[in-house]
Amino acid sequence: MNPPKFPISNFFKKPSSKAVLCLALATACMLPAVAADKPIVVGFSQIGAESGWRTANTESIKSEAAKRGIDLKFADAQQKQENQIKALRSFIAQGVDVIAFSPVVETGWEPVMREIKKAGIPVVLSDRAVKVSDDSLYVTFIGSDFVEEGRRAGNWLAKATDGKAVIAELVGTPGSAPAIDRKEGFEEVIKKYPDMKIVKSQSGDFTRAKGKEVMEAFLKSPDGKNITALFAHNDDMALGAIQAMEEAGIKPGKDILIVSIDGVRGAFEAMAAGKLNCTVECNPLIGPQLFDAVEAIMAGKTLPKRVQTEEGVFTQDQAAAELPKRKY
Ligand code: GYE
Repeated sequence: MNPPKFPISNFFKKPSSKAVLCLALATACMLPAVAADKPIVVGFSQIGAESGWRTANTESIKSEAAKRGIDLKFADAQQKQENQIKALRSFIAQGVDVIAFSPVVETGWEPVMREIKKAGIPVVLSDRAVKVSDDSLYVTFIGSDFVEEGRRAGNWLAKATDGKAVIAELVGTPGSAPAIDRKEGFEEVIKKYPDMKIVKSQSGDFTRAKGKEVMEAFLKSPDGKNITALFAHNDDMALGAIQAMEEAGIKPGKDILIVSIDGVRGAFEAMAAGKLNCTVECNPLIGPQLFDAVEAIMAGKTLPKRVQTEEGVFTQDQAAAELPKRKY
């Protein structure tokens, strides 16, 4: 703070009525200006760093907050709901202006969200949804349509295989919105094809290491040699599975067709190398939309309950041209 340029003490020595009026006016004018300059404080509870998607998502949120001069309190929960709940409670204690979080699983949030509501702090859900009985517990949910992504993966596979496939499925984190919804969308499509069957389905927790480990087990199982297609709920698990296939002497993308979701750079590289066949895009760059919502809330505006991100589907023939354009 700079020292005042005028001798303030003079006002107190001989307070003329003019001086008092001046001081009152100056104070009245200064107060709103000081309040408007105060940065918006946002508490964000991130799931972890399980995938390339998540890394890009975190980077988008941090860089956008910095760009807008938002004071971001960022907490990484290392994939644990209990850590997220702790972070949310600490945001209440700190009295942040807005709380945003990406819930690792769908259920179990109601008590802490009630505490947040009681503290009068608005909530924005980022990327993943929650299941709560009272939707006044959050202002808006910004994220993708995961059921549609599952349908897109199913439709691509049905077309590529002429409706005939023995499918292995690598599921995302159990109980998470993208795992539940992507499975639902995919199954909805393949149900229409009597010769498309899921013979193996297990969680790889959205990580490359787990994806590899589970694919190894799939290949060793009695159904292993019959598998003709893999549906992975994210690219990282598909990339892990590709490694497992190669180590087992199987040609990924040829002996076993692979479709996954996210559209991270590694997936485009694998497609360009002919090892992955299709990725359904899920956009992690939601920082700008997130902070648009935060600023709108602070300005007292009403927001839609659901804000959707836009995304496409990419195949091997597009990979080389698309690669240089990828931002994540
Ligand atoms: O697909 C996966 C990440 O919630 C959409 O989480 C996100 C998913 C994404 O770990 O890679």
